[in-house]
Amino acid sequence: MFELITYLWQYLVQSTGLFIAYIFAALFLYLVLRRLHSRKIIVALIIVFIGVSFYFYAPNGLPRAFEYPFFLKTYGPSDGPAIPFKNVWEFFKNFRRFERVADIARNPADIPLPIARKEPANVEINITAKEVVAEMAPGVTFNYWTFDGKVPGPFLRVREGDTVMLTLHNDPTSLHHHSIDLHAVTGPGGGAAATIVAPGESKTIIFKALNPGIFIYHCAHPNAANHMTHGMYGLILVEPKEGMEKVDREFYVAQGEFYSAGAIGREGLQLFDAQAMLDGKPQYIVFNGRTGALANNLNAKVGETIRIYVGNGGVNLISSFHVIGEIFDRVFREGDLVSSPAQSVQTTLVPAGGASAVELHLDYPGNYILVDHALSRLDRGAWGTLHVRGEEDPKIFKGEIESGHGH
Ligand SMILES: [Cu+2]
Repeated sequence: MFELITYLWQYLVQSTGLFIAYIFAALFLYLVLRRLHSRKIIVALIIVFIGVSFYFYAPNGLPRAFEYPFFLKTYGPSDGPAIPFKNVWEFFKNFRRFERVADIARNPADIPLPIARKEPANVEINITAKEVVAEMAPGVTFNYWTFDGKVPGPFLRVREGDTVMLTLHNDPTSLHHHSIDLHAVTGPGGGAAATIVAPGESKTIIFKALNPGIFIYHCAHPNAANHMTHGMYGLILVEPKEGMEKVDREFYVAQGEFYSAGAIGREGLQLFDAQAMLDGKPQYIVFNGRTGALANNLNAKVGETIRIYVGNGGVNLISSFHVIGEIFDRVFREGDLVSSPAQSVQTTLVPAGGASAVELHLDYPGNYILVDHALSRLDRGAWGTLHVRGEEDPKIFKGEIESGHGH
């Protein structure tokens, strides 16, 4: 409720100037028309006045939200973003149960343990699509659409050859239908065509994990880009039959873009800006759902080898993933776990709808910043900090480290 009031307040401030101008223009027109005696001219002037008012009101007074502008023709296989009016009644009936989540960010250490099995198995996975309200930054609130109430969705971990029974449930408080397309699935829509769930509904698919790799999964309900950019993406790791090499720590990072009608930093509830998504101009670009999500929870020690699984939910940008002050000893490019990994890499590309895993042996203590090295994106939130503790080795690095540079 508080979020709605903050939004209405912004809207009032935005439209008040326009409203005052409108009143005075109407008054002026009235004074002019009173002196006229031709009915035809009076009607023509009133029509022109209404037309001009609408011309200014549509782009300036109306919130730029939810749908593409009037008269914009697009060429996708389905419609652009839209409010599902047939779900609105049920949505408002459940509105009191609609949840405000204290922290939308998934903890990067929230990863299932490596698979110890040497044989394929039947694996059961349950996921709930849930729409919530949460903070993108202090005081800046977004309506997120999620898998299991966090961004990114849960890290799924299976083994090559496993048979997976996946049930997607759509929480009754949702406004929209949802579905799930897992890039690890061989089959129509990657599962999306068989998991379209209305609010309150559940559907199950069974698939065989044929290919090892690190794969994105995401909601693919039309407009798919719209659902993804609200937070509906995550990673599924299909471990190769031989398993993966042991590392000391694993982390889960997913980049995503968010398109708000309000400028970056504007407080209160931010509505979705469909035109900005179409144009690929996000206000926020973040790791794990919000600004600052990875500021304090990536911790490791000198001497350890860590592996970071990096996904990119997109929906428009490619991530140039880099860790400042480190070199990736091994990179599983594009999530490829079959080929030999690349070695000694500075920056690796993570495409929209793609993933990667990077491994780092940690040799020296300090703070190492994770970035999308398209560095202006730092100001939109695309960074995190890896804190490495341990003994300094002057043979590797020597210097006076100054604080205040994020290092
Ligand atoms: Cu969805």
